[in-house]
Amino acid sequence: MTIDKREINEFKLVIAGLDNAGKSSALIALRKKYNFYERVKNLKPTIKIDYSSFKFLETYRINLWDMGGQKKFRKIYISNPIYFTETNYIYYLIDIQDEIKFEKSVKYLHDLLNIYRDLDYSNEVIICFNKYDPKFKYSEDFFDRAEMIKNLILSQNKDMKFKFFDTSYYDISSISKAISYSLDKLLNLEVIDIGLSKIVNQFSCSYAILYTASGLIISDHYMDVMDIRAFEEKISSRINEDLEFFQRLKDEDVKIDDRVALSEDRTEYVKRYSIISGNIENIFYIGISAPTSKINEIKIELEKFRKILLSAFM
Ligand SMILES: Nc1nc2c(ncn2[C@@H]2O[C@H](COP(=O)(O)OP(=O)(O)OP(=O)(O)O)[C@@H](O)[C@H]2O)c(=O)[nH]1
Ligand SMILES: [Mg+2]
Repeated sequence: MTIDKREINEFKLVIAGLDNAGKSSALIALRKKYNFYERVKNLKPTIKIDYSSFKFLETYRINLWDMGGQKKFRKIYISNPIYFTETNYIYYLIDIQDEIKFEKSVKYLHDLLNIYRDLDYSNEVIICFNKYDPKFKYSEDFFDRAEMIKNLILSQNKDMKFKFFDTSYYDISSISKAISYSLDKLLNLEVIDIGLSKIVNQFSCSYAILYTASGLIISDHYMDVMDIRAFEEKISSRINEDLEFFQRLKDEDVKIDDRVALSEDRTEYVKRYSIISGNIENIFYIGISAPTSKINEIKIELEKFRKILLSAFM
């Protein structure tokens, strides 16, 4: 009997960093728990390790290891490399607001990476400058801090690959973007990324975003730089609205798979895809904003996009 490999696809993401770096908050934000600010406010330091896992689409399970960062726990991990075996991606969060702890944080990272060296970890190490709240986005001071830490990490760990993100729980999308980065790699979603970027360029879309039914962004492209606030206002709220819209259609058993909204010379268009592989159905959405004159051509192109989704998820 053959076992469908996809049915048992599990991945392990380790989330580490000093205490108070915001690891648990980020994970809660990621799960987009309703009213998560309230929950985060009452969050207690993590005792040792908090395991959680979520299903990504119908065929993958992502296991998150939230490694409580207090000193007593750090000591335990450092002397027990077993915790880190079979890690697909390590995320390391640094509290960018807490200058006093930078040195300690870079040192702990170095200790962890020594474990990963022994384990022959070869993926990128993902560093999140966390608590990089929207109000600091244009702060030169914060920019310099991040550059300084980045250079320090790179010079100390020349043998490893890194990817850096600025994240904040005031911008959920910044966290989901950082997580999507590893998921894209693990699930081979590059073909999707290329397809979407082509559409943006070919039709002068202001943006195109592919996301799942739980609002996790799989791929996104923008014509112009989109700042965090604009992103929150335009994209996040639109994703929520569109998901609600399609949920209502589903509840009322209406079979419509796209939605058009006109605003002056631009059209906002979203298309729902149902991709069935075996007896598993995955739902995707592509939302775009494009010149109204191009919308018919785009519809044709998005219909072809189904093939790309099929090739990635069958
Ligand atoms: N301004 C700001 N505060 C944050 C952010 N993320 C977390 N915090 C705050 O930072 C504090 C610590 O957050 P936690 O998520 O508990 O930190 P942790 O890294 O899990 O800590 P340990 O479990 O002890 O390792 C909380 O008071 C959060 O409200 C952020 O993006 N911006
Ligand atoms: Mg915690």
